[in-house]
Amino acid sequence: MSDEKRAVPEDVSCDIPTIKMLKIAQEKGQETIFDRAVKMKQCNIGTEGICCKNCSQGPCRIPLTKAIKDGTEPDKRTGLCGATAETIVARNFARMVAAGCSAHSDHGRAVVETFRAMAYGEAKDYTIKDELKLREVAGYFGIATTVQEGDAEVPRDKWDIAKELADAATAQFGQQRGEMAYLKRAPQPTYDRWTKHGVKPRGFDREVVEIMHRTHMGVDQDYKNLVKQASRCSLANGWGGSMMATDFSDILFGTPYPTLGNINLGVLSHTKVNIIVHGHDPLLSEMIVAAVHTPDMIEYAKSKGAEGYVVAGMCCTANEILVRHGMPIAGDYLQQELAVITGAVEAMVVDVQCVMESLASVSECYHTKFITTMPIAKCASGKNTMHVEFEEHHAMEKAKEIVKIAADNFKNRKDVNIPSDQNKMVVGFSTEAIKYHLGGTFRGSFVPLNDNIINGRIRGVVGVVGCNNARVEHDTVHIDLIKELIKHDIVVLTTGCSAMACGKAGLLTPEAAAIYAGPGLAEVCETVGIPPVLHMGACVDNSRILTAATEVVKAGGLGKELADLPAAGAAPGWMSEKAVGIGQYFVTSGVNVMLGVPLPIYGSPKFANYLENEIYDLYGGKWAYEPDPIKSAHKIIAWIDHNREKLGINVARERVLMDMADRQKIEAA
Ligand code: MSK
Repeated sequence: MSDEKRAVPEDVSCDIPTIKMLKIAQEKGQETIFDRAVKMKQCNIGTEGICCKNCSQGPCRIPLTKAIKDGTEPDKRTGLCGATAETIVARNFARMVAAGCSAHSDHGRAVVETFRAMAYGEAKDYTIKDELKLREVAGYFGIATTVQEGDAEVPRDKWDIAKELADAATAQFGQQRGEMAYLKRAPQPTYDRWTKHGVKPRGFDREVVEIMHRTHMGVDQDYKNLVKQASRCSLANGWGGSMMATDFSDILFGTPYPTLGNINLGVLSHTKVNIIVHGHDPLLSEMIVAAVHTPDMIEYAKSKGAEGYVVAGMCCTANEILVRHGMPIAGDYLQQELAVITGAVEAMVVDVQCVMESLASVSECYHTKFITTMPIAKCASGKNTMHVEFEEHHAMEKAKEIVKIAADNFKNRKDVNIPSDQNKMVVGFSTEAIKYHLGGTFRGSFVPLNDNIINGRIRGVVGVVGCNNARVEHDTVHIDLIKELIKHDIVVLTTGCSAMACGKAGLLTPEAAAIYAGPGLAEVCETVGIPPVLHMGACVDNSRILTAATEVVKAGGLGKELADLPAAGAAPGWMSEKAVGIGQYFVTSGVNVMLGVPLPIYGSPKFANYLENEIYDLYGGKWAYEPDPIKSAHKIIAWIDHNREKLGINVARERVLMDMADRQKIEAA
């Protein structure tokens, strides 16, 4: 690497271990994504979404001129077939939604299929960990959870429920008619908007296929109609595939409740076998966590000269095992190469999504075994790359096979550089856990949260989610935005790599409230004993934000639909198509979404205006883009204040204990 083509570590991240490891990587001549982002510029046409490559007469590139942008010249740009700029951008946008939603919902399908195999006795290493959730979820599918025995109604056998539920859930993906079961979980007026605008999804697969059909050359030529299908597909994911991924993972592995965890590269050990589980799917990582605790595997590690194992997560597989078992997180998406460069990782075990192909070549420079495990996600090259196919029917056997490969590799470590830094955090705030924390075991409730929003101690709620992105400063965009929000008494819900940024910056501890939160939020956090930023799980768990928001509406006093809430979403460093799918289901559910990295839509001002303004009239939510995190925070605060004003709670009040009649008065106002 020549000097001018390297990233300057202090300029590309605010995270100390990342900076340290980048310097080590550069000293060793090891290139990372941070360096490649400096070397390789983005394509202007692509970032504006105005390249159509949906047929072989193109790609048709239609640059946006200043005159068109200013409106001093009419926009007559077209591709060879006559497709307008807005059609081209809309097709590209819809395809991003389809791809992103497919990733999350196919993950959901894998979890449901394993649940089904478990229910029918074919996957004996799994069981029902949360029976309460099983019964709750069965209710959403209209499945009986009690049976009549004589005069008494008694609980139905859990395995009978599981079998019926497994079949019903599996059918959701390929359902051709009707509507998906979970849509009814939304507040009635939100559901009514979906009915009115014809966006209730039938089945997940059908909505994706329809996007691919409509965006084929010469089909849908109406950008609003294309967005309509993107909205429908996004709901099939947010209120379908993703929500099922979350629910069925909870049933299989337990619903998260607050637990302590550690984060950053410093969690790797000098004396133990380090296994990193990376990706998104919890099915194998759960088994690896179980496997390293078995006596035979512990003995095996000792026989190889190690003191035991560290199973550390990366990306959202990390969040899955963190929120349920308190297993440590080695790092986020942008830190995956750096983990290998520590020289301390015996096995980088990957499942699906957010796995950089460069791991194969980086692993070659160290002793790390880069192990792919899923039939849909293999890696073609790399002398340290191997494939151990995961099978849910033999899950523990496969997990132990991988653990042994890692232990055998312990002796091959050479130059080890583990930065000592790590942070403590409190994680695992599922919707159920928040309810419990606010109301107690027997009277779990969101009412105390609503009361504090109404009396102004808490100004609003913002979900800050999504990836890290090598084109913006690592972690900084998340941290600056979130600190500004909590300083203004806004409680933040977080998932994915954004949650990891918060953990590394010390925002996920109850003590953070006294340091960073405004006085109202700090008081609430201190009273309830929660951090000002609540870690809700992996990126697929953004569905938990939907269910939490629905609980807030149900608790009363803050309007009748999701669009009424003083709430918003933000993804300051998004990079994955999944984030576009998530954003679109937030918008279609009535939540404004702020991005810190632009959507590829600005090559068509007409289309951008549709997503940033006009769509609001349909669903009560819209997209926005602001790269400066502080300005972004204040735009979000303005949205929140606007909704507070509409609710008649814009003036901070002294705390009044409200009963249902009081709340109804506010709703009627
Ligand atoms: S891992 S999708 S970089 S959040 Fe879920 Fe992080 Fe984004 Fe991957």
